[in-house]
Amino acid sequence: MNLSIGIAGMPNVGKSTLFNALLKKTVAYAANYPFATIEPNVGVVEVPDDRLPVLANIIAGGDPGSESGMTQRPSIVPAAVEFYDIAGLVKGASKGEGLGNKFLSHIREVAAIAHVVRLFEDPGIIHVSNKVDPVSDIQTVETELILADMATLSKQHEPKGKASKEEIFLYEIVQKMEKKMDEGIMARNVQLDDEEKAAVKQLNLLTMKPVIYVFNVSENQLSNMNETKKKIEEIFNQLDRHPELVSGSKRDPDLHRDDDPSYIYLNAKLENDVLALSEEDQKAYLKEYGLEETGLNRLIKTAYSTLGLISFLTAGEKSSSAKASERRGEVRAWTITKGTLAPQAAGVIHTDFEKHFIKADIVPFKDFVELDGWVKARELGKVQSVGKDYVMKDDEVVEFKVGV
Ligand SMILES: Nc1nc2c(ncn2[C@@H]2O[C@H](COP(=O)(O)OP(=O)(O)OP(=O)(O)O)[C@@H](O)[C@H]2O)c(=O)[nH]1
Ligand SMILES: [Mg+2]
Repeated sequence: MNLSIGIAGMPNVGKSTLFNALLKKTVAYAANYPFATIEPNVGVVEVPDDRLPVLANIIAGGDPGSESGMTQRPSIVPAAVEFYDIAGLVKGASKGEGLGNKFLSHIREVAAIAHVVRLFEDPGIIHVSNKVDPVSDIQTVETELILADMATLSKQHEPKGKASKEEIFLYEIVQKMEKKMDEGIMARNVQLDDEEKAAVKQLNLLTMKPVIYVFNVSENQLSNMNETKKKIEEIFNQLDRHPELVSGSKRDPDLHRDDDPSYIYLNAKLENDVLALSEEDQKAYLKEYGLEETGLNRLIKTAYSTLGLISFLTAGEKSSSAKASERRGEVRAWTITKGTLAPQAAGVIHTDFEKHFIKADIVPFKDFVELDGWVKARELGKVQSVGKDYVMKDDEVVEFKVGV
């Protein structure tokens, strides 16, 4: 599963500038990923992951447990995120204004929306409504999304004659959603129980998608972090919605990694400059602004926490390298949703793995590193063999046993 994020927002707010920055980080082995070379508006970016080189070192060290006798350094395959550069949205997009339909169909495909909001003042850059007004911009975009959803809902007709229980249930929810959206409430902010949520899912409503607000700020605003944060708080206040409520549910403290999972701020232009630098220079450059990481990395991490995603790691021999002389290890990160069971996690690697799942050997990453690989970890009883009901946790090194 690749995480997909659509970069959406008003025209001329810096979406493509941000997208072009992230293209600089496009994975070198893009051929592995669909779209990367076909669609010009899709970029595949690595999920930053410090664990992978550590893991690669252990595997290359000839962990005897892997019985590899590897001659080459293991390859590193991070998890990936697909970014979609979506055309600017104007009033009336839901009725096909501007690039309306194209905009909406692109946004339908993504798992989450990065809603870029212009905060930077620059008289040289035209704003479509002639003034920088983030509250009104957010409202415009969200109103169009709501209108598009209402159009989707209105296509659902009352079941007639011999309707199934499911059809009747779905229609009840459709009516409930219509009422809420009439009041300007987005689908993700409507209280739904699990059953209702499952039913709504098939409608693929745009306002059901989690949103990360990406405030595009000036360099000045970037330096004045406190002031900028206050400004953003004020925007949320005016929208009558606290960041905590924006994603529709309470934040999960376990997943909390960033300042705030619902929004980040960055300077899209600066992101371009930064990503052209070497990793070391990047750090120094960011430090001048009191930042630890690029906006892009913060965006990816925020997306992970907002979407409730975690990752597990595999470290072993690449199954495709048959000849002993060409044997090469591979360490790789895989994305799963929190709560995924072991067989489904195996299925992320290969659908057959899920079908023929027998068990999984699991060791916390920390133990794996401390004990320098599988062998010692097994000796000291840190490797757990788990079955079909095991709920995967974050930060585990996994070896699946599958039958044929
Ligand atoms: N001063 C300043 N200008 C920016 C920044 N980000 C983008 N711009 C400029 O704003 C203009 C529009 O940027 P784009 O990235 O093309 O905007 P967009 O959101 O993709 O626009 P559409 O695709 O038309 O919806 C360009 O001239 C950028 O150079 C920024 O952080 N600061
Ligand atoms: Mg653009």
